[in-house]
Amino acid sequence: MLRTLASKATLTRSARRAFSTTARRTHTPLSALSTTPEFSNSVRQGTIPAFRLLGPDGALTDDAAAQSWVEKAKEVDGDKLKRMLEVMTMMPILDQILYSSQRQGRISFYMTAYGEEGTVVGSAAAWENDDEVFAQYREVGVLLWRGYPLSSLMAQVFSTKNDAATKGRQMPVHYGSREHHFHTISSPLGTQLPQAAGAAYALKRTPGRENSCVVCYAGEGATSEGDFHAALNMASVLGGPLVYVVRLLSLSRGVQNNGFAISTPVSQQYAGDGIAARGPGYGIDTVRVDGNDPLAVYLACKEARRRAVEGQKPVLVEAMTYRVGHHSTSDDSSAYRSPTAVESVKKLDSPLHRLRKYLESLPTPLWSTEHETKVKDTSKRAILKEFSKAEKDKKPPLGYMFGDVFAPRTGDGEASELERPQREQKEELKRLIEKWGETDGWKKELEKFDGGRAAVDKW
Ligand SMILES: Cc1ncc(C[n+]2csc(CCOP(=O)(O)OP(=O)(O)O)c2C)c(N)n1
Repeated sequence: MLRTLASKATLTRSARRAFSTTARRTHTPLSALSTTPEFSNSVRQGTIPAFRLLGPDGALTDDAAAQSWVEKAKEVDGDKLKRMLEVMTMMPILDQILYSSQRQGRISFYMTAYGEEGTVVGSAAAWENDDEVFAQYREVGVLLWRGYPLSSLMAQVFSTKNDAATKGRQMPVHYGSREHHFHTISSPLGTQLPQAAGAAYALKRTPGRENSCVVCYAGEGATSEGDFHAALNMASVLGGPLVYVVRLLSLSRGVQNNGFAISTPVSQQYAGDGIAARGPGYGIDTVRVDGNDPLAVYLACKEARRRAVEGQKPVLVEAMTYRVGHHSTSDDSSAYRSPTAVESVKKLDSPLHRLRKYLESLPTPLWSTEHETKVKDTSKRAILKEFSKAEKDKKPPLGYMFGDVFAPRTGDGEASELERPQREQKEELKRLIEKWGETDGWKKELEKFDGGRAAVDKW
């Protein structure tokens, strides 16, 4: 089919070349013959082991078979490791402040990354800064790793006029930053997966981006969407540098599966060997890693990226971690899992604890209690400063809520003409403002928007 497509006169020369290369490269491998019917099953054949270097106490493994990876771990730059733990230390402080502010009614919604800091930051540290990231929503640590300003983060969460990515029109935590190569998060689960496959195919065909990679994050719940399968098939057939990181909510000791997509346990989502078992089925190099071991996550992702870029193909990383917080501010996880069990995971298996212990144990220690106190104080002060500022900032001009839905017809963006549904909605709002605008409630509310009621025409 690809050859037929490639012969279409409408395709450009480079597209024809890319299609025909793909068609040549992909083929069904020849099968060995068997005189008995062999039934395969990923669970029965033995589960995929999880790569781990740091134990729960932060000690490097002494397993002789792991020595080459232990050597690699020892070669990781100390400044990088220290910065990883600094960002991981900042994340729960940010989460705690924003989570409570939602409870106080100061923001509308929030999602924490408690317990998953090792997976998020360990992987973030393995990417290049211009790798294109398609995240789900729990990966703010990737942005923090890339130096995304806290002022922009707060502008998004508080929907202020300074929210450059979503202009105040998205729920909190739907970050995006062109400068940081972080594609804006969208709520419908799984949509990022085929988008990432398309982006990887585009990267493959973009001169000058030969060494870049696409990175796509998803929770295991999102992989229950059909989009996951479409994306993996597309990526494996079309190629392009791409690393899928699936956060599998599971106790990282690998003894039990205790993960949830909100309240749906993994037992109701798949019967195979996690998500990792699906990768080989699509011909994709796949690795399972202990997501609470930031060092193993870093090394596994670095290797995954190397394979993806050198082979111009997708690679799948499954990180086994555990969400110790509630799903979001709209959730109370005690309704479907025992708070005692969660507390015990927190105590027994913290990614922060593991990396801290490891850094403290190095011949030249890279971490100390004094440094941790300093990082916590500085982070908290910086977060609170931007929090207070954003809370007082105006919301975007009222008219902004109607724009950017359809492509501008006039081509000059800001001043473009609105399409009929927006024009009608705007007229309706104007009518309501005319009717109620001077009442106490409406007046107070309208003053929160940049330019007040007059800015309804600003678009
Ligand atoms: C298509 C779609 N269905 C349902 C939802 C509601 N929803 C939001 S998050 C979520 C759970 C996702 O779980 P997972 O992918 O494992 O990520 P986690 O929240 O555990 O990090 C669900 C069901 C949605 N946003 N989109």
